[in-house]
Amino acid sequence: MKKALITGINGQDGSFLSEFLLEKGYEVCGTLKRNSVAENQSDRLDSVYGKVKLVYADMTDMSSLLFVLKDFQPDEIYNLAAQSHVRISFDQPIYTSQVVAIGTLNLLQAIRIVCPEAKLYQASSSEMFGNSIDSDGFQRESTPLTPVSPYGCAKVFAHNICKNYRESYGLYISNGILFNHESTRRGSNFVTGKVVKEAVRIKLGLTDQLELGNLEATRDWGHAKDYVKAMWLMLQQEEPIDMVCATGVSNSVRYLCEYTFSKLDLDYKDYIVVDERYLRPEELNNLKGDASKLRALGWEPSYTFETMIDEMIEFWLTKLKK
Ligand code: NAP
Ligand code: F7E
Repeated sequence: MKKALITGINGQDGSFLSEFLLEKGYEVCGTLKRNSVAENQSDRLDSVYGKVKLVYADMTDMSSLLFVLKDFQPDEIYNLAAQSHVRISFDQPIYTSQVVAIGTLNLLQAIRIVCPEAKLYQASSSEMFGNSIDSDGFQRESTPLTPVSPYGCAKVFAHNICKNYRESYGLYISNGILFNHESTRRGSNFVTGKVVKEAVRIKLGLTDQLELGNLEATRDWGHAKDYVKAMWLMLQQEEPIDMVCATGVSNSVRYLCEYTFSKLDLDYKDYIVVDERYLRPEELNNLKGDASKLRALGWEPSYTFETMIDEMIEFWLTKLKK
């Protein structure tokens, strides 16, 4: 039985990945960071509770990572823990860097000391590209990294130090450059989660307005279930490799609103208010990823943007009607 450690197991991706790995017959251990309300932490783990080992660890506390690795001795490690909200990284740049950048370095050092044979998947991000776009309109592995947020800068450090440790010490480390991916488990302060949940609340008469920031930004939105399969697939390769994971289809925040509201027989223009609070000091305008390398390994997204949003609408309708 292979053993997998997931940092940030109770995040959106960690919860889907733990389900996926259990189905594959893995023994799974995941890290939780301390939270004053313990109940909220297991919300996304209902289906795996009792089947995975949960341990407290924090990316900023290397000793906690050392103990987890020493105790569990994983074959595969999925580093998903992060302060992952781009807008909030402008409010908490130092904390974000400590978790995302130095936290990853803490993990690398702990791996070198305890389990250098383990394979590591690092959750890199399309936010690292900033506003770099290749001439054909896509971002890919070779596109320059010009981040435009503290989160993006911290992910670039993590991405580069992973490459450096792979080359310097022969560690098996793969960076998956993930474009935006969403689901019914997406936090409701990310734009898809926010728009769908609030549109359903408007439909049910629970509110009458939705405040948003930049409606013209475009994102390549995929489904988290498809993206955790890509993480696993990357670690099954003989040699470590860096790869983009994306759908290749990009839509604007405005289209997200238009599509979601129209599915509920509403006109988004009657409800959306642009509020400066949700604008970012510097914006990443357009993302569209070329995942040809990953597709060559057999990966294909199973959701379109529309089927994913439909699933999220159904989820919130059922939940909020209750
Ligand atoms: P998420 O839902 O925000 O989950 C992040 C996880 O990290 C949570 O379990 C969180 O715990 C944990 N965490 C936060 N700070 C920590 C710390 N100091 N020590 C230990 N754990 C900590 O993020 P996600 O959407 O699942 O994303 C997974 C990974 O992929 C992240 O690294 C993210 O940056 C990256 N990524 C995501 C996307 C995307 O579109 N979803 C795209 C590109 C890259 P709490 O919930 O208790 O805070
Ligand atoms: O914003 C615009 C906002 O916060 C998407 C993270 O998973 O993906 C995610 O980061 C777009 C931006 O995601 C609101 O300005 C408008 O242009 O859902 P988001 P993100 O910033 O792209 C990357 C790849 C990651 O790695 C991150 O971890 O939507 N937008 N109005 C808004 N965004 C939010 N959150 N809230 C608004 O009201």
